[in-house]
Amino acid sequence: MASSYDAQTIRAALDHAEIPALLPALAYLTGDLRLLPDELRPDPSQFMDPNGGISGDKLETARQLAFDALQRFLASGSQKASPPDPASLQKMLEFLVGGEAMEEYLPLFMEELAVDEEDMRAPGWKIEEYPSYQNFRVGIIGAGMSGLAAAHRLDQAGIDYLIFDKNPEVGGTWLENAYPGCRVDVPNFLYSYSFAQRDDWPEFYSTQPVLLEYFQSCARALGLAGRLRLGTEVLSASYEEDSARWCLDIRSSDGAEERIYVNAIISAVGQLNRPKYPDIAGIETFAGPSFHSARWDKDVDLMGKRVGVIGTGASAIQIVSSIADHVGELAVFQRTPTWLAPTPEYHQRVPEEVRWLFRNIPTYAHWHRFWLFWKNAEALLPLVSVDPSWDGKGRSVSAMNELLRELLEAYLDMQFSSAPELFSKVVPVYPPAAKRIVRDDGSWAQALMRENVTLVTEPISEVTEKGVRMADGTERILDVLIYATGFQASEFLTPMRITGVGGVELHDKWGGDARAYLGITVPGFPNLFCIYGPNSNIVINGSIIYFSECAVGYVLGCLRMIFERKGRALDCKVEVHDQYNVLVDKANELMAWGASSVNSWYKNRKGRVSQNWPYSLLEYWKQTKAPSQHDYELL
Ligand code: N01
Repeated sequence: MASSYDAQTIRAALDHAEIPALLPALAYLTGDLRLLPDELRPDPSQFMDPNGGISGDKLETARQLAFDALQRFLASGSQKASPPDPASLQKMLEFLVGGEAMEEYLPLFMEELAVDEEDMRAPGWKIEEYPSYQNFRVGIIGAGMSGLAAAHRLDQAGIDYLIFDKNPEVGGTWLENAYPGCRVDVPNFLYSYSFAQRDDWPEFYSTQPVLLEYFQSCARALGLAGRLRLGTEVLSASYEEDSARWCLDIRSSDGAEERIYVNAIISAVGQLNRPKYPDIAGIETFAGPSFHSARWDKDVDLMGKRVGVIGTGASAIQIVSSIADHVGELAVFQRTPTWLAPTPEYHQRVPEEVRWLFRNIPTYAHWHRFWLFWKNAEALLPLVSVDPSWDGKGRSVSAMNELLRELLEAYLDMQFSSAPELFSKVVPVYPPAAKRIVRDDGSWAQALMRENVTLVTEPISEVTEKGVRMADGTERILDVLIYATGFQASEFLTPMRITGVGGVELHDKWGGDARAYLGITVPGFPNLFCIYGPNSNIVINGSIIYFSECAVGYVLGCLRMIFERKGRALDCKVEVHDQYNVLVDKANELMAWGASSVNSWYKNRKGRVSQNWPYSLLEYWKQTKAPSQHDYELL
């Protein structure tokens, strides 16, 4: 029987390897920088190609180089060379993503790579070092992705905390969104904590049950006994100036109310957790079952039914692709079409050959993660940045954005080549990335082209008892109506009442226009820290877990600053907050989502982009690396 190291197995696995990640991984393991010749450098602009533009003879050369190195490595009993010095590591990174500005990225990459499982984002200090703060307690609101990341870091620093969640289980968005077809649209090797990486994801883009299990297993590893209050809603939080503490009024699922005091709050409630039902007349009159995508009713059997789905965003596209083959008739109500990102592997399992690479080439998974980080993040920003001199007539924001538009339009053209009447309906007029681009492997076109599916673009005038009436007076009769109409994303921290210094309520202060410094702190609300707060959503550039981890690190830094400086709380300075927001607003205007007038959940009711981060990931990393004492009043 062939050993797992025979030449055939290795060659088959290498055919599935991504060369830009493979060669640095082997150089890292063997200490041999000759594995990174200039002529085999990937082209970072070729981010749609898994091999970064390396093809033909060069690809063969790269594979042979890797084959020889790998054989030697395996024959040595997989003996790793000692970790490279920073200069060598920089060479490896430069090979992967090009030379410019790599020095700046190096510390970020070291953290993000977590090579050899080293957790470089751990706080590195303990509350025991500050004896008078032993009773300092943090209240985390939300036990989803961000709340668990916060709990993990507080745990490492030995800080006492309680974690509240209105739901009966941990998991946040991955618990609430359990609709058919739900899966992540960021590759999982990237969409995962730096401190809890896995190299055994079953699919490149995991399904909701797999992700829910991932977050729940992270919660189990934390051992939250005694800290976790599930089925418990935080109704209000008020800052008590005398004691510099927050008073939380909470209600458990049995209706019992309780008051709890904490020294700091970490709000980890997410941006996409309050369903938005459409403002359409008559929705209360519909006689059949109706529900929001994030409140999926598993008891409703859709088999053979006449089903309507309102919306064509990320949720709707997954739902429609998943249910089209077993419902009787499906009416998809589209107000604005969606750009699709071609992603052939979207529903694919990770092949055995790739698993072999992860198992047998230590650190390949990390380099692969970093290659994803680069090509799914920083490399994409130029494509969606505004060129003020470009006249794209509302269809594109720069020459590069126009090029992207042409590529995406060609993809739609190919997908709908046999249905020209559908093609004209599904091509957006707005620039790519003005709204969320949705991943697709052909499933959307396949679903829409089915005989039992109709894409309805006539505006809806009302929901009736029997279905939906269109503006032209026709009525579509439905058994079940599904609202895939998104979330109240700009209504941050609702419906909680949060009262800060001087009795000011946070939402009164915001007036529908939420702002925070770095998405984290708000003047007049000392020791209230938001994770995934205002202007910290990313549109195309990366995984939101990265942002949450950066913000959590910053919060730990703030807490340490309080302890070091023997204070009780930090209050963000008004001028720091205001200047920061002016810059963020200007930068957002220069991105596709800020420049375009198309409606999107990125903007609040005042039309301001209150959700999105307009800069690079490096910039968020730098700005959140450590709090500056000049930005805060110490109370
Ligand atoms: O919500 P959406 P979503 N009449 O707001 C339509 C993340 N996510 O739940 O575009 C008719 O994007 C609305 O039309 P329009 C991801 O970040 C990720 O789909 O406003 N239609 C739109 O088509 C995503 O961006 C994943 O004109 C109405 C749809 O409803 C975010 O969540 C999966 C209407 C709402 O789209 C939100 O996505 C799912 C009305 N009155 C979600 N009101 C993955 O990881 C609204 N619409 C894959």
